[in-house]
Amino acid sequence: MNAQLSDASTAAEAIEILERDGIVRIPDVLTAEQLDTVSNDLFPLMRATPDGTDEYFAGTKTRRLARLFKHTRGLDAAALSPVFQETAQHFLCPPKGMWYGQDRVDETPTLQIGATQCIQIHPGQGRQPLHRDDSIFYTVHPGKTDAIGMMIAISDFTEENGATRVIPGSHLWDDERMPQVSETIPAEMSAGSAVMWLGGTYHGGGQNVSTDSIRTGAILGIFRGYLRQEENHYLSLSLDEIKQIPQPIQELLGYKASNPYMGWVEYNGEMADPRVVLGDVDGAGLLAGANA
Ligand SMILES: O=C(O)CCC(=O)C(=O)O
Ligand SMILES: [Fe+2]
Repeated sequence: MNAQLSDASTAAEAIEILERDGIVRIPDVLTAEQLDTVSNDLFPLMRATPDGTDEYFAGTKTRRLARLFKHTRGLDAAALSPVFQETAQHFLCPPKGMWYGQDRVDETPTLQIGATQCIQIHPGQGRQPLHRDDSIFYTVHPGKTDAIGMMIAISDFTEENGATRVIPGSHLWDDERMPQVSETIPAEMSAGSAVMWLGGTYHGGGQNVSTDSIRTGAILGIFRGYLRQEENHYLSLSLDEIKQIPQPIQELLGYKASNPYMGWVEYNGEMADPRVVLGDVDGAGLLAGANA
């Protein structure tokens, strides 16, 4: 393990670093233009978002806004980027052999984005408890994780303004070892860059000890496609809203079945791919090719 963050720009590099450290930095995951789009779309909304009220975990000088793909198109390219997708594919979607009668089939699950949040840490916010994001799945450690997070800096992340604190190597710990703040390092990065961490890597929002620097990040959680989403996109985005979103993002938000047969909807007496509810595909027979 490394006491410093290591940088990667390709999935192959990111995978190697994540295996070792559980955390990797991706410089300039957004172009300057995409960063502008995200900033222009999200900052006005964040100004209108109230501080949280949860003293324990979510923070009281922290603002959180979800449903990010409803609010901006500036994150689409990062969500679909090879470094994010291929890395997630590697950790979350290993193929598994299954028998269907006498047929041995290798099935591969899909990926889904299960949580989106813009998190703004204001001066005076204390540090968040160190935690593992895959706790929501009761994941047992050490072992394979069920989730990867990508925190994209929308403002610069500095130690002073509450950059996420992480413990490199902690993805390899068991479930008994307690994380200590003294073991953390700040995930410092410039606006437009990101860090990805495995679901088992201990981290938490940092304390903002600055007087006037607001730390703004957008986090995308990517999960195995057959698990429940943390942010319930089926309820938080109306069908009209989801129809406004480009198809590859719709699929990532859960409008795609995961092989084999997970997440179907009934259509003319058949188990069909969930895209049929969006009305733009003929669902008949779609499920068999769900991951095509
Ligand atoms: O805001 C941050 O830096 C981290 C937030 C986080 O880890 C969470 O809310 O799960
Ligand atoms: Fe977290």
